[in-house]
Amino acid sequence: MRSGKPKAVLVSFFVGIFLLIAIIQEGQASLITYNFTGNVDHLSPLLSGQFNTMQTLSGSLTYDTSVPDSDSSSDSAYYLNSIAALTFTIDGYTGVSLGAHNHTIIDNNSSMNSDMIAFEAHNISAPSIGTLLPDSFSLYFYDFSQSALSNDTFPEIMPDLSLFNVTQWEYVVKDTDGSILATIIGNITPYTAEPSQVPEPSTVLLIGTGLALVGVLRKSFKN
Ligand SMILES: [Ca+2]
Ligand SMILES: [Ca+2]
Repeated sequence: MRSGKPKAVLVSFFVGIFLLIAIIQEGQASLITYNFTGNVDHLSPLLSGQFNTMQTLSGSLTYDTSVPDSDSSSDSAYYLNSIAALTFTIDGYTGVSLGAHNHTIIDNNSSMNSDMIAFEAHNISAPSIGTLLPDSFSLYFYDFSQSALSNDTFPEIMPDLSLFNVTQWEYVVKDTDGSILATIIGNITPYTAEPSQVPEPSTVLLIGTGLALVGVLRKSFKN
């Protein structure tokens, strides 16, 4: 019993370190998913054959708050490729982000006299509309009272939509050489789901392994 005690302390120490690493990993990788709905406010005449203002939008956005801010200003942030997943459907027409070529911009008390969050995805897979191909899908949030945000950090939970004066989505399509652009713009109505933090599989594995280790050690100390 006496000889087992220092060993138990040592093993507990390592298990503690192991779990600490797992917890730190959890803090570094936060994927946050929002489901949203919206309406169609206006659209380019080029798109009126397929879309109209009676239609609705639904979609899902997942962003990764572990992406570093590459804008050195403390009041503005640029998070490159921070959109981990994005899908949107406008009345049966569905687009999906293929990853990369996307960013999130966050401005606190900007020169435009607003707090702003902008998600912009430029690598979209969606059906062509006539000769027009998908260019980008974006979500914009502006608060002209500048109270929605107090810094440029990636929100772990998106601020309440009611804090923003503008909550807009925009889908842009273009022809192959980019000389013709057409847009569909609408309002985002309140989110339909609460944000959910999804730990990365590696984190789940680490914590799981750590807990399993604790179980095995407890059993061996009993014997
Ligand atoms: Ca910054
Ligand atoms: Ca502010």
